[in-house]
Amino acid sequence: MALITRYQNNPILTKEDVPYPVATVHNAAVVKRENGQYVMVFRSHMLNGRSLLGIADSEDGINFKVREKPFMTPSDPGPYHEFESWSVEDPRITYIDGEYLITYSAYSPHGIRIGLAKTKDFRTVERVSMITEADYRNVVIFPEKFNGLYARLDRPHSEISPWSIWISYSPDLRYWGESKRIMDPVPYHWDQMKIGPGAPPIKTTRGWLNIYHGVFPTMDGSVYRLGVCLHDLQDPSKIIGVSDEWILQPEDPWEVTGYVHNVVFTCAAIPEKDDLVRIYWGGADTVMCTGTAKINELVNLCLKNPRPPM
Ligand code: BMA
Repeated sequence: MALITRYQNNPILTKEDVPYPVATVHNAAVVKRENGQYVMVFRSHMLNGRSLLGIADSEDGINFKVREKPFMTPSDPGPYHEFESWSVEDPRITYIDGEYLITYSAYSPHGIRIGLAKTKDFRTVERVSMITEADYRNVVIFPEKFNGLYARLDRPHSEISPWSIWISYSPDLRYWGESKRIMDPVPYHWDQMKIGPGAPPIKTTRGWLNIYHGVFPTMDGSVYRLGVCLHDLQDPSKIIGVSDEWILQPEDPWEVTGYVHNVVFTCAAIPEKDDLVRIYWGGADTVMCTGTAKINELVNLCLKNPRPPM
């Protein structure tokens, strides 16, 4: 039995739904607001190959209507324009202290850095800071503080160490430190080439559920899949279980073929009623898809027959 039930009418959003010219719609952050409405901030390639962030609204988390104008673009003026002048990509959103924090990959001649922006209403957005130097991707912020500090997971690039998941802390969201490597890819395993945080972690009674991506190199290019691990509730640097098996791999035609073949890539998962989590993923860097899983089954998978995190 598949752990994730794909929505029968995937893909849920494509470039045809966007009222301005784009080549793709993928790797979206999604939040469910207190009023029950869903907001999606998605990545689209423009026709010059660089990316912007568009925005869409939904009553049910499945049928989204894209707004007339993009939400964030590489040409937006602002204090950090220099660092995002090529592209803004792969947003993640965390709600904490009454605000939505948006982390995104910022591309420029300086490399790939992570920007932090915030909004209260998804109408206006304020750039707060660049929160990494080059080269990092995949920053997800926990929706709670630990001993008064914000915590985030990320994935630095390195020539020396594996492309692993790290944790860092901050008193103010601007200055980050106490960084520690906490989970490695495994040689000759589905995630052997690199791993990276996916959706912002979800609190469960048994730990923080982290849905991450892993990459395997093949003669036909890389394959992006999703996996799960569980972090200790009090000390998120401690990983208490990592599933040995992936939970989702490219299978539908729009996941296997597209702008980049063989990719499922998540930036969002929303806990819903009845122990369900709704997971969103980009298919082949081209379209948005969704599906649901039972939170308890994902947690069990992390704890049953786990592999060591390092
Ligand atoms: C990663 C990022 C993602 C993308 C994936 C597959 O390095 O660029 O945005 O989905 O590659 O192309």
